Order: sequence, then C-alpha cells, then structure tokens
Amino acid sequence: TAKWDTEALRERALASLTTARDRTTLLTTCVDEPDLTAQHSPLMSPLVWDLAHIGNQEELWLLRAVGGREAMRPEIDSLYDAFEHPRAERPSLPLLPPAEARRYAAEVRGRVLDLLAGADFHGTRLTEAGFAFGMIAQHEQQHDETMLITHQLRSGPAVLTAPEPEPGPPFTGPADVLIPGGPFTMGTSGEPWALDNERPAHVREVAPFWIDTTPVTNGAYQAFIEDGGYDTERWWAPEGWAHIRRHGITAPLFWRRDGDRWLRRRFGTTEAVPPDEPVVHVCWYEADAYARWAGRRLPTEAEWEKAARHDPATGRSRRYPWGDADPAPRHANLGQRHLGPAPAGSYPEGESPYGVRQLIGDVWEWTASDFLPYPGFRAFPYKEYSEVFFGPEYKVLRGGSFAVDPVACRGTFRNWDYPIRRQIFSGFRTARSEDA
Ligand code: AVJ
Ligand code: FE
Repeated sequence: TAKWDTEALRERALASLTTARDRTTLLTTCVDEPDLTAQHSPLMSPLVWDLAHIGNQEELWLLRAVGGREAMRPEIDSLYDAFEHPRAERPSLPLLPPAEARRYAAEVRGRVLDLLAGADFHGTRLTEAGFAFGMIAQHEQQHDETMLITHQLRSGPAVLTAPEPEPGPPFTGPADVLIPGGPFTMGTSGEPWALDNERPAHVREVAPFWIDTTPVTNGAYQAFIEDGGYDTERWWAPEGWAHIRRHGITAPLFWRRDGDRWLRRRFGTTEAVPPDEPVVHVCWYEADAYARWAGRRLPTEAEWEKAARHDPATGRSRRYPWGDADPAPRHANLGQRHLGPAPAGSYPEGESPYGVRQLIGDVWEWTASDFLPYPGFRAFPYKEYSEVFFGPEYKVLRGGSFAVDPVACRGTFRNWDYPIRRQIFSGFRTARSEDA
C-alpha cells in the first residue's frame, strides 16, 4: 500500500488515542481523590481502577504484544485483569493511588507514541492497518463510557457540564417504516478497526418487518407506566416479571414520581422527565414488556442492522446509516458532546435510506437477540474480548449512545449486557413482522 495510507493511519491512530486520553483525563480530574477511589455502586469499579486498567491494557497490547517490550510493572497486571477480580471486589485491592495511576498511564502513553511514530502497519495481523492502536483507542473509549456511567451513579452535586443538543426541525415522518424482506450483508470483513465479533461479513435473509423511525420516547414510555404496565404480568417475560417484583422496579432507573409528574436525576441534577427524549436506563425486560404492551416486539439484531445499513439502491451495506463517511456532529449524538440523548427525530442528516433516525448515537438499543458469534467467527486477538461472553445470558445492544466515541461506534458494532442491566445508557425501538 502507498506511503500516504500508512501516514493517514498513523494520524488516525494518534488522533484516536489523544481524543480518548483527553476524555479519560476530564472524567478523572473533575472529582477529587476520595471520589476516585470510592466505589459509587457495586456494579462499577472505582474510577481509579478504570484509569490504571486503561494504561495496563495499552501496555499489554501496544508496548508488549506489538512492541515486544518487557513488562513495566509485572506485579500490577493481575490487579487490573478484569477476569481475575469482579467489579465488586476491586475497591479492596491494593490499587495504585490516583497520582500513581495517572503517572503509570502517562508513562505508557509516552512510550506508545514513540512506538507509533515508527510503526509498520503491514506486518502482522495485529498491526495490519493499525488495528492494535485502533483497538486500544476503542478500549479506552469504552471505559470512558463506563466511567461516565459511574459518574451518573455517583451522588452529590454536578461536576460535569455540556451544552444541551441543538433543537432541530420537528420530525414529521411516519412512526414506523416497512423494511422489505430479502438478503442483506451483515457484519464486516473490510472495516480495518472492526472488532472480532463484528466479523466476518455474511449474507442474512430477513423477512419483511416494520421498525420505529425513532427510539421510544419518555412520553410513550410514561403511557405504558400510566396504563399499569409494571403491574400487568402478561406484558412481561417470566424472569422479567420475577425480577421487577423482587426489586420493586416501577419506572426507569433514576426516575422518581413527584405528585403527578416524573422527575429524573441526571449527573447530579434533578429535572422533569422530558417527554420527547428517547427513554434511557431501562433494562431488556422493560423494553421487551413495553414492546408487548404496544402490540409489537424488539427488533432482532439482523433486522436492526438491515434497517441501519442496507442500501436498497445498490444492494450493499453502508458503514453507517447515512453512508460511508465517518460520523460528524450533524449525523449523530456521539462522543459525550452532550450528557444525554437528543429529542426523538433529531439528526435528519443521519437518517438511513429507509428513513430511520438516530440508529447511531443517543441511546444504546436493546435487540431481541442473544450475543452469539457470526458464522466463521474467529476470536481475535483474545478470547476474553467476545468469545467468553457468547451465549443466551447476554442480549445484544446496537447503535451506541451519546456517551460513545465515534471510534467505538459503527453500523456493525455490537455491545452486550445482562437483560437486567439498566445503569447503562440503554433505550430501544420496537418492530413488528409484516404479517403480524
Ligand atoms: C463491550 C462494553 C461489554 O465494558 O465490559 C472493556 C468492553 N472489554 N474492556 C465491557 C470492554 C474489555 C465491554 N463491553
Ligand atoms: Fe477493559
């Protein structure tokens, strides 16, 4: 490949790593030391764990695996191995204190930048097209989303600020659109920084179905609540019903009723629930129950991806709903530019060929599907990224949230979580089979 390609990749790797570190720095300097070492929820690590884990993964994959360097601090590897220590037990580990964690991550980064300056992007599969650098930038951004979730769970006054999304023209399109049946290409073989679970590209046959043009809003979700949705067993999957009863769940996480209206807490501020915004902080069981109440269902992962990527004019699958161009602010609400989703129907320039909006950004969207490998899947570069999670206990989420950076978001990107999880920035849209 031409030299220009290599230099463009080097630039892209550098820019992606730098953007990630700026975000990490912001999320770990806007609170003071006790807030970095505290556990704000048993579901989350102390922020200082994420910080050193980010540095440790970068050391493992870039300095050691790509660069062939010796371990800088072999004694800390096990502390930051996510599989050795579940989140709940991380606060009791002898973690690096904040200043040391910061120094370690910065030292790793300094050496990585030296390595990147001379990196060959055509050597091994790990370095091909700068994959390892892209993977590590995505890894840091994934933890930046995780740390933003920790910020949301933290009590106390607001420390983060961001402008509200710009109001766009009101959405006047239909509530749902028909996606014709037939084959489409799911997944990718050619996207250089796509992770193992997005590969390989393969053809899927999808029956015709209707899909919502926007995510389900707070207002629509409130109608489900007011209609007794949380008290009506028949809307719920049996395990979902047992779960909400056992835990007394009657509304999305962070919602509180105040007389005849709903308030919600967001990053330290309490406000009235805005009816036109996509609902967020619902678990898969809540999404599934809402859909049944509405006479609909969640889309499968294949349906979601066809609605997001299939271009009926050419028959090929796009990188994003709007085409192959990298995400820009006019396309989607990504990258923590805002601290919440934009009103449903925003971002006309991000629309898919079928007229579906906000597939990328705003809220992660629960799908009906279990997290399973595509035909021809090969774990790369490590089994613990995806392979160990495949199976029926995890549900797939698609599209990314306002908290996801563009580097870690594509039409093919797959996220997964337990169906009870709702601290994540999760919403959904609904679908219906054409013949239903
Ligand atoms: C893909 C978001 C489920 O955060 O557990 C971070 C990403 N993997 N470090 C997670 C990840 C290893 C992962 N998710
Ligand atoms: Fe990680």
